[in-house]
Amino acid sequence: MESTVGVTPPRVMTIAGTDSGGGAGVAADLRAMAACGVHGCVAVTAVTVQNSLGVTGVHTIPPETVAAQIESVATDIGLDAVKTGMLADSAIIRAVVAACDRVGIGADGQTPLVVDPVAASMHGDQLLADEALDAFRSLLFPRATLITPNLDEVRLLVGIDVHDRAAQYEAAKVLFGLGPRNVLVKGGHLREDTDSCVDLLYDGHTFVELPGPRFDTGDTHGSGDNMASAIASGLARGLSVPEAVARAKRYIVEAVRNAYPLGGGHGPVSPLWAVRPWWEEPTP
Ligand code: PXL
Repeated sequence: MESTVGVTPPRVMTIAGTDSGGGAGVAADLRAMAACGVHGCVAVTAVTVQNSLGVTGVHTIPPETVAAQIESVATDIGLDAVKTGMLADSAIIRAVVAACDRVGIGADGQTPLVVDPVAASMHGDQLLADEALDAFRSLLFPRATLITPNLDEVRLLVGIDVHDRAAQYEAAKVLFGLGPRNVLVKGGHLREDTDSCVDLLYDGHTFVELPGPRFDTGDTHGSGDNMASAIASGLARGLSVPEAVARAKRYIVEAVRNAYPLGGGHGPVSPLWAVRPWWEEPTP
């Protein structure tokens, strides 16, 4: 194997909230990035108080501090891809957009931008203010290389209730009309598919269905965060959007297969399923 000593890995930033339970948000993103072999950087947008049962508190970071984190890293360390997660409110979205514009992050800049439009936790706890939906649609989506909504987010963003594959296709088209270069409508919540989970990628011309197995588990906390982070990591490595999404799908299937129970509620998926357990090896 070739030595990687001193070789700088691709650099990826997550702009997202923290989860004190360690399953979602920044904690998930950084582990996914580590598993995907990139250097993860962070702009924290909000601190959430939560465990496996739900979110009991949210403390947002001042918008100018969110913007400063992005600019500080982009102008020194440099970034090969960026993903957004929980953005909390429209003031933070506006600050993120302005900072991204200043340093060339976004579909029209140098650095690809994956937007995971996080709106609520899997318990239904709100992670995005109602007033922020407009800012998401009109400011962030037109700058996105890819958006990755689940079906709950599709309903909130464009009012389409996706109950079958035809509606999933329709939602992808409507979301594409809001300006992102690519749309991934994730099918995890589509109950029509009883033993598969089909994500749908659309670039304005071509639809690609990405089927995967469906696992009978409630331990899927953080799955969307891990997926978007794996996609951003692939883009940072120079993969095309379809290649990065296909690789990330493979990654997330294994992360869900290896999900584990934690606390009395929903456990997390396992972002580090691919990491070699060196600590179990004999000490030399
Ligand atoms: O999985 C979406 C998500 C993103 N970011 C934070 C979260 C959650 C879900 O709970 O808490 C901080």
